[in-house]
Order: sequence, then structure tokens, then C-alpha cells
Amino acid sequence: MGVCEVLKDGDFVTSTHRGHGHFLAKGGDPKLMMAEIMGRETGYCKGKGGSMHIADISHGIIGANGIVGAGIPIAAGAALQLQMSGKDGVVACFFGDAASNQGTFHEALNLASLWKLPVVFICENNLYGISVRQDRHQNITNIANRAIAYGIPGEVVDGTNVLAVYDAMARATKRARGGDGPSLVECKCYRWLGHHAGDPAHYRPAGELEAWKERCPVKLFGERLIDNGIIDEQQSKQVLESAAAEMLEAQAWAAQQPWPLPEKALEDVYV
Ligand SMILES: Cc1ncc(C[n+]2csc(CCOP(=O)(O)OP(=O)(O)O)c2C)c(N)n1
Ligand SMILES: [Mg+2]
Repeated sequence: MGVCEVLKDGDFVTSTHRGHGHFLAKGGDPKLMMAEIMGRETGYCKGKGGSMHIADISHGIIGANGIVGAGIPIAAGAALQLQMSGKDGVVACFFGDAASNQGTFHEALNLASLWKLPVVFICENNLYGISVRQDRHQNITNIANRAIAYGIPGEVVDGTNVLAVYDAMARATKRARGGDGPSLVECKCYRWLGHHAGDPAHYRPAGELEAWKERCPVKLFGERLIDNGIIDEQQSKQVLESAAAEMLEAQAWAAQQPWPLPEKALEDVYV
């Protein structure tokens, strides 16, 4: 949310295999998103993209991506298109800690920095790639330091603090729009659930999850708004309840939607 709040119409987002939050934050419709996740005809990609390949070009959401690290060069390509057409748009490119080990990350940052492309690389460092903890998949603690190799700014941010994320994104976006090129923003965060629904996540050290749950970004931001007198407890509760109700309504609506017809299976796909 801290990232997408900075973006404007005409800006783009590339996402990951964990992209539903990015999608909603950039303005995607929850009903059409749920229909796509359930493989329905009325979903954003007519049910052919599914959970990991949702796209909504009308909101600048170029696509989630089931291939780890694949969104990074796509973001650089979209930024090149913006630069070549003289538009002042920016691309926000999300990826994970493990994705930053992929060749695509390094190749894309190399060209994006060389050509001063208007892109902000946002690493969601949630400490794990599937079951593999960060200190077992890379020899660094701060992924933002990889920016040094490409001569661009790299910033570590507390990913549980939505305003800190917003500020870092605002700085990076200003730089990108001003023609000074990309930045790398590393958001330190955590994955509450296992890698997927069936993963009991036994690889976590005891107490780790509980400690991160104390730092729930939604809870912390709500408390901050209350402490500063911007909303009261009742309003905070209402916001959370209405968001949950909206998602339940989207889920129920999507479950009633028609399945795609078999004879349309080869439409809109590369064959
Ligand atoms: C190219 C490629 N290699 C491996 C996988 C299998 N895979 C799916 S998610 C994942 C871990 C990704 O970790 P990270 O980038 O940290 O993202 P997170 O899941 O933590 O959000 C892997 C290895 C894949 N989808 N694509
Ligand atoms: Mg990760």
C-alpha cells in the first residue's frame, strides 16, 4: 500500500506469484480478481491467468508472474517504453528476497541503471524463499546493498511501517520521474503463512512468527492513526470490518460466475 499510494494513473506495476495485495493496492477490482483466481469467464483474464497471472492493463497492472524474477526485466522493458515515448510514468517492480538471486534481477538492474530507466525496484524481503532462510540463500543481510554494484541508490526500509515505505517510494519515484533513473528499495517484512496453503512452515525458529505478528503493519498503522487523533477505535474497527466484508462479497460473487466455455480454450493464448 505504501508503494502504490505514491503511483498515479499512467504508472505501471509488475508483480509476483504473491501478487493479490499489489493488485488491490493499485486499484484492481476485488470481484474481477476473485473471479480470475477461481478461473471464471468474467475474471480479468477470462479465467486463463489464474491466481499467479492476473493482469489489468486498465489499472497499469502489467501482470503477476509465477516465474520467480521474471517480472523484473518486464518492468525494465515497460520503463524503456515510457522513456522512449516521452511519458513521465514510472514502473514499480515488486519481487522477493530469493528473486534477487536470479540472473534476471542483475541483468535488468544493469540496463535500467545504464539507461536511467524510470523504474523503482521494490524487494519484499520476507526472510524466506519457500523454506530457505535468507542466510542460507545469500551472503548478505541487506539486499539494498546490491544497488551499489549498479551505481543507483539502495535503501532499507521497515516494511511493517507503511509511512516509511511511502516516504522511500516517494523519494525513488521522484528520482525516476526526474530522469535520474532507478532505485532499489528493500522492505524488511515477513510471511505469516507458509509458502503455500499446505505448508505447515516447520522450518521457522520458535517465536519468530509471533514476534512479527506483533509488528502487523495494518495494526501498527491503525494504532498510529488513533494515537494522532485522526480516527477513533470505532472507526478503525469499521474500516477493517468493511474491508473484510468487501472481500467476502467478492468471493461470493465470483463463486456464482460462469466457467469459461471449452470451445474458447484456445482464444487469447499463444498456441
Ligand atoms: C524461475 C523459478 N524458479 C523456481 C520457482 C519455484 N518457486 C516459487 S516461489 C519460490 C520462492 C520465491 O521466494 P521469494 O522471491 O523470496 O518470494 P516469496 O515467495 O518469499 O514472496 C520459488 C523458488 C519458480 N516459480 N520460478
Ligand atoms: Mg521471500
